[in-house]
Amino acid sequence: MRTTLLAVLSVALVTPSLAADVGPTWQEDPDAGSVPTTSQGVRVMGVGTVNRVNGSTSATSPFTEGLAGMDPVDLYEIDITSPATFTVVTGPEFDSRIFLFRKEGSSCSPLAIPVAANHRRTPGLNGSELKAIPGLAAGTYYLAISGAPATPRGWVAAGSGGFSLVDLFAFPADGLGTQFPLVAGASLAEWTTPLGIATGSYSMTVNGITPKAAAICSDAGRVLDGVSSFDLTGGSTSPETLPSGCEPGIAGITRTIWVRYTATCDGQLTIGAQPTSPTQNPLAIAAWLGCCDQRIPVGCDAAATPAGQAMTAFPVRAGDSVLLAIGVKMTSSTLPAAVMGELFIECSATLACGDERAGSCFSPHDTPFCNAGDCCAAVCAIDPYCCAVMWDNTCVSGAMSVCIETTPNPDINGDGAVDGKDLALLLSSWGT
Ligand SMILES: [Ca+2]
Ligand SMILES: [Ca+2]
Repeated sequence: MRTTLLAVLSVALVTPSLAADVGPTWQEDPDAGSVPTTSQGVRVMGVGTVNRVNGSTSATSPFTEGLAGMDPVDLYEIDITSPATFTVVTGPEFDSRIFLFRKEGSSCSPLAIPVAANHRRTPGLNGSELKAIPGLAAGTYYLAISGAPATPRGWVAAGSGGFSLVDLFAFPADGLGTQFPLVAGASLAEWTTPLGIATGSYSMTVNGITPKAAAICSDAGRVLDGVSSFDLTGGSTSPETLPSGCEPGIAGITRTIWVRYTATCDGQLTIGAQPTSPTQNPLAIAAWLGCCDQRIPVGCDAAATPAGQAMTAFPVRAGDSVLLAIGVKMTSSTLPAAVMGELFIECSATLACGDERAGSCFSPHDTPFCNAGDCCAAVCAIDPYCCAVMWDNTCVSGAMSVCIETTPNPDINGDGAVDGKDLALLLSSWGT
């Protein structure tokens, strides 16, 4: 009788290799999308500055079909804190165009309202610049970079209740000068990115931008697989209500910061948080799928002790958007001190029959499944343990008997049936 083994988490918080999230250089990772819902939030998990945004655009699709893999535009969500000194300058790498949009709408339906754009800062040379924009106010904006002749388009009301899609900006032939929106009341819907669009690596120098510590859900910053440092000093000091079933303490959690993670695997997502500074109160984490106004709780945990680790794990599909709140458990009505710590995220792909990583069907391993799809399915049809728990010696024996074709063919007379006639033929030829 085989006993079910509990999965052992491979999460280790001892040897961090920190993700380079906190500036002054922001590195695009993964690709920044082209519309608000797929934009990349330039936000930090605590403190930090950004004076440069590096990334790349591309006109070639990594996929053989469709446009899904094309990357002609990168859109970033930024916090302009000093409108008077706000500037963005791109290098000469390619014939870029840059665009600024104001963020409006709700957290689940964000809108990008066009503000200004520039193609060239110097006659005849590559390089774009945004500066001295009249009436610019501090707030949250979207910054887009693309290449000539990319143009953003948006819907405008076209009388009698209809809408039409129009260009949001136009550029003079020499590309010089700050351009302002062609129409009022439109918001970014899509980009015209024709064949031959300029693309390449870029390094944008930015001024007047100070990334927020993401203290509210709609300002959630980016977090990647691996270990990232956080500092709850800039977090929200209002108590955060967590999903029912999650019991962080007397008044929920506080000092909360928010991050967004895009799942990189089909499988199990494990999230852990551990303090790196002394604290009187345990850390707590909570995770949801979806956007801030429409989210589904999927996991939460509070550390058992102030020095302990809060950890939660739940299934995800690649591309799932996971919202994560990290905070300090309130154990009285007194506001606890802020904590610094490390966040660990690991996405472990679930194996399946035929998966190359699943191991040979003819050697035992401590994970389920094996790498030959038909053989694996045939064995598991007889012995489900082999696909539920682990591929042990019994499964190997099963594979030996189920998956290896008998040679020579026992259907000696070739009539399609293995029966007494074949046995008679075998015996009659015995010893000859
Ligand atoms: Ca990109
Ligand atoms: Ca992109």
